[in-house]
Amino acid sequence: MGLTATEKILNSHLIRGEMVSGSQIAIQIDQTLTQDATGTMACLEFEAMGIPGVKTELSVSYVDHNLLQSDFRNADDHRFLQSFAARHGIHFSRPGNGICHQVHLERFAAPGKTLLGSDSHTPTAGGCGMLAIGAGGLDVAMAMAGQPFYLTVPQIVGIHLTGELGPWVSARDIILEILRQMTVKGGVGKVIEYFGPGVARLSVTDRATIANLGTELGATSTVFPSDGKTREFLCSQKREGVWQGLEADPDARYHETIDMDLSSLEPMIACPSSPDNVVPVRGVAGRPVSQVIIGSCANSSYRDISIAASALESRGIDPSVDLEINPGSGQVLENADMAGVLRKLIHAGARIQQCGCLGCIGMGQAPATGTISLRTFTRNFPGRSGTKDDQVYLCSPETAVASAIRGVITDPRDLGEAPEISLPEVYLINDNGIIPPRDDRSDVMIIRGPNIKPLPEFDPLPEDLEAKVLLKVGDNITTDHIMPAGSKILPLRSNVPAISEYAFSAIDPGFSSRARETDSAIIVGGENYGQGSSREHAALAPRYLGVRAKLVKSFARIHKANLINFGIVPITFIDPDDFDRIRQGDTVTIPGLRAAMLNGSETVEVDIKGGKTIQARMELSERDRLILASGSLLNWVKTQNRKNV
Ligand code: MIC
Ligand code: SF4
Repeated sequence: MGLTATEKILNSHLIRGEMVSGSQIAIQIDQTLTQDATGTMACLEFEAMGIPGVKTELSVSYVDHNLLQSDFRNADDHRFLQSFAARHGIHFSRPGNGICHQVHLERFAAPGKTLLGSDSHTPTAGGCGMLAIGAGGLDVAMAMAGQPFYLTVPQIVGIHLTGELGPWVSARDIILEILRQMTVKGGVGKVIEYFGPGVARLSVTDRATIANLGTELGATSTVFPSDGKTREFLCSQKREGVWQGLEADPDARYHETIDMDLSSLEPMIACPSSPDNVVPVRGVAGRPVSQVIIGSCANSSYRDISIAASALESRGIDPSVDLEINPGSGQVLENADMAGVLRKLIHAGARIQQCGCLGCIGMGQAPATGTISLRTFTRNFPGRSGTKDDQVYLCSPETAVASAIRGVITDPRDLGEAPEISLPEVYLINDNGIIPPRDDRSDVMIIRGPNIKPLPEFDPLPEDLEAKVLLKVGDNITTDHIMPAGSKILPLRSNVPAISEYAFSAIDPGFSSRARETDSAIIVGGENYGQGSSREHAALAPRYLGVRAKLVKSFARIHKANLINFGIVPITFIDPDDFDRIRQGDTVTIPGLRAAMLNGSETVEVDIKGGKTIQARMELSERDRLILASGSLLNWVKTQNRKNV
């Protein structure tokens, strides 16, 4: 039987396990990326393994999230990351050089290779024919140490593209339509692979936008074939040497296939406050807009800002709108400057920001009270923008700029003829923003600021668990609910005791103080618990506060892996109606949890004090069970190392 492109990459990187859907395999990781907000912790974790240098083909440390320096903390972290990179053989992308995914696509992505990144949008590089996966910092630190990455063999969904996009309709609208159909949990346990004649009409930049937002489906990754368009892109980056072809065999079998005729698509928009709350732009047109931002790892390429510049050229920005441009990388900015794109934007009155994540993670750019903000970003989870009760809509650069011109949400087709833009055949390449590691690194000193605190130690799983239900939440709880980001909390990422104070603060400000009064806690949740980011702090902080298990209807992939890595037992309801039988404040006991963990039992009994006993499921591999019994992945690695001495 023929293979899909994803299976080809998985097979060529398989180290352990069998390619049977649903079972656990280990794959070799060729490249890693970390970003500053997750990277300080990943560095501390790598350090705890005592390995002198990274063992991957390439590892890059980016500084793109924590760019605002309102005190010493972010600046200290930047210096720590730079010195750590120099010491351990890691490339360092300077603050301001751009968003990790955009820069990685431009300078390092390579077809047929694997990439593991401590950021959920790592699949962006799937636009270049890579298998790129987002993971928690500890999993990435393990990969940097040369260890394989463990994952469940995904189901492969084939999206068959035919036809051609109409004027003013772009890649963003394709993935918005897919989000509308599949929802934020439709991709869990799956890799989305694109094929068919429509693919050849999409540039690598378009494909990267689509692969990037596959993350919002909950997918493990998104993979595009590597073809002539991929070669063209790599030539434009003067990296044609890394090109190799990759495509699904004609008789490849997908678990499920979705047909999409590109010519039938229209401009789409995700309404507040979920990336899958998608409707045609026409359905919400006319609503007044106060802020429009073009940026983020989804839509901040040279193409995206050129479209905006050309549309603005003879039209200008409506006086009621603040239009901001966050270029994705130094390369985008420099080329836009050289081609006169920047001048058009400045002339129209747009605010040109530095290259980075910025408002996408609440590092500035918060919208005004009670107003609509239109963004080309990835996520519009409630309050993520930094403004309470925000109304953030997500759309294409075309819809964004049309709305900035008119002052109300506008279908870009209403502007008339679409501008023609041309992309450089070869970009102006300048790697001054990337510092490669030196050969001799023995004299490099790591610079550690006072905000960088050691990793907490965690105790092993007890024989029986008695715990209080400290919090009960509903469906689609995001990691932004569990461990919010934003300019106030992000600088605490390298300080677990300090950041733990903010766990669940967005939905339950009393959580951390209640946790401090409780020995052992459990959290109860609904479907798709922990969707969104890869931040392991959403597991680390609750664990630090005494959370030992989470009992939910279903988990998002990365969060479940992070829970295991930090010794929080992920348990699911067998009968979803049992969710209603358990209340916040109840005390529960799971007798013999440790024994059940170690003897491979798939079910446990949860006794609710004064109530029922319910049956629950533990879907865990043997390795997961050993990690959980040890109390954390690092504890387990240490016992393994001791055994090997
Ligand atoms: C995000 O978009 O939510 C982030 C910030 O990039 C996160 C990583 C983080 O929390 O540091 C992600 O997507 O993984
Ligand atoms: Fe940065 Fe936003 Fe992309 Fe996350 S989603 S990496 S915050 S630009």
